[in-house]
Amino acid sequence: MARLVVDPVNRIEGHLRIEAQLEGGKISDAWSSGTMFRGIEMILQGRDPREAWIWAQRICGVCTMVHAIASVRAVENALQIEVPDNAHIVRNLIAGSQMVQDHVIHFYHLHALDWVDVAAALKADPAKTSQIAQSISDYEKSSTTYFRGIQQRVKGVVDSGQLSLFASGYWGHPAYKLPPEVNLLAVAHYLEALAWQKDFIRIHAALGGKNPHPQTFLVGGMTTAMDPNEPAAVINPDTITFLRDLAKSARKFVDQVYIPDVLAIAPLYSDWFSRGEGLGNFLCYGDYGSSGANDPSSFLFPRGIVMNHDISKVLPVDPGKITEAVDHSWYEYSGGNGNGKHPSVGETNPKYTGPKPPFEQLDVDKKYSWLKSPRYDGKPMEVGPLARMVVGYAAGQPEIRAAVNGALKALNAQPAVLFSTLGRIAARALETQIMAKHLEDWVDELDNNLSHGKTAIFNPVRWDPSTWPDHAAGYGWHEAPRGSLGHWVEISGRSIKNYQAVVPSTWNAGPRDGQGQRGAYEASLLNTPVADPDRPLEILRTIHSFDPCIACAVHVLDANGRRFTLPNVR
Ligand code: NFE
Ligand code: MG
Repeated sequence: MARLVVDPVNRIEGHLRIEAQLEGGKISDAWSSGTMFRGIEMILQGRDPREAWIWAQRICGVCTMVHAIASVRAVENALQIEVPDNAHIVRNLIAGSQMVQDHVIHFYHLHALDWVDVAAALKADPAKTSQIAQSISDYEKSSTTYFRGIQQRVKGVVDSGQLSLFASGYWGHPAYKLPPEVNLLAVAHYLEALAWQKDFIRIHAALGGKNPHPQTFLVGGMTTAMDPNEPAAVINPDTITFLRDLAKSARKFVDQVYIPDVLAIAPLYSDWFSRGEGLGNFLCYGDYGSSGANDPSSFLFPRGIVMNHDISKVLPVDPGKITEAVDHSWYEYSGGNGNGKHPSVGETNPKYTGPKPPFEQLDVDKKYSWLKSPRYDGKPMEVGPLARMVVGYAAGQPEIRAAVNGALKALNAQPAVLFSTLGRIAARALETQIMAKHLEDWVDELDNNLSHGKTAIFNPVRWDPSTWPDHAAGYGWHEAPRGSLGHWVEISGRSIKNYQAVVPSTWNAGPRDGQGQRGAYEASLLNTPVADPDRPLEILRTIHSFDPCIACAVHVLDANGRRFTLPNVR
């Protein structure tokens, strides 16, 4: 039977190859492979733990600062440092705005074109698009003239023969189901979102100095000095006004554009509420405490586990039950693979044993990916927006329950539809809406602290390494846009002895483990019909619904920081 190969999967970060076995027009088995070796993990060894975050956030340029947060939290945990409330709030604002921007970019720029046929937008009647737009939202850019202008822009691109950013689509594929007018609406919002996200992420310029990779983190707090009377302070009343305006713009864009678009497009693809289901096991470390907060009881996204789709109970997360296996990954562990290693004693010893190029298929019975296989209590888990919404829903978090119930009502659907490709897309949109609202709340909290002279933002208690114990170990968790992220650090003799990152896309995109259990991507492709094996759009739909980032997922480096020359497996 035919083996389908999609390599590289585009509109993602990093290098991902999917191989799928096709039987009777459906996918009977699938393999997910990270095909590029890169890395950061080992470069951290021997460094000052206070600077780990600067290196760690270079793991990725898409989720950028999430590795900085996980890193400072890991070192703060190891050295037992409490950070001031303002530092929590500023971190929430930086991370929350990252999540909102990242999710908007994912929906419009990385995923929408799997559902939206740009070429078909040319056949639309702009007056009808205008009617549809006004029936689903109050967004002001909704006139016939506006949509006609968008159509002219698209026509100009198509007529030029240089499709540029639209060049590699499967245009005309029979799986595209939207009426031309909805395609035009979505293309218009693709362009709007491109402009909006660029403007919005100036939040990072204000609070982090730059984007990507904000520069204001510190072990013990943040460098963003607060002073109500000092124009030169990073956080002063003018900054608050600026942040508040951007937070409001996020709320408006998400409420008036992103959410209505998802709710309008989803019913036109209702088959996808029962495809792409995946593992049914969900892990959420939880995050975004209210001020004062690494306290899980205050998390906006609750910590917990849901197994086998059973939303009647939420299981606790035991950090001791996390392991990474390398049975099917191009690494070797001292003492053999065993049942995987806990990240506190994790190892990163690369050893490529795959086929030499050119080759047609990976040797999937052996090792076939640069990603490790993270497991919880020996089980593969899905992480990410869907995991957050499922765990939050099952835990009874009121905001999450209201958001999910509202969407299910609008779609006239039952909670079971969450376990699907479209469920992943809807969950991402809903958490963006929740997050956009909280950005404003955090700006208010910061404003309140500022005006009451509560300006502490850095705790220097352990800044001097002579106050450290000879040996310390800790971990830091964060809910990054793509899911649960953990960094583990071991500090010895005042420098880093070992550093391990277990990353969301590694959980989701990792290969099989020693028991042959599939990872989340692999499981999600099973039973998916493929209409045209030469243009496997259906594979992209489900894989993109996870928002892959393989740069994050493979993040290791030669122990001496040298560049590797390894066979190019693409
Ligand atoms: Ni490179 Fe990342 C996020 C992290 S991915 S994008 O979100 O951590 O797995
Ligand atoms: Mg790792």
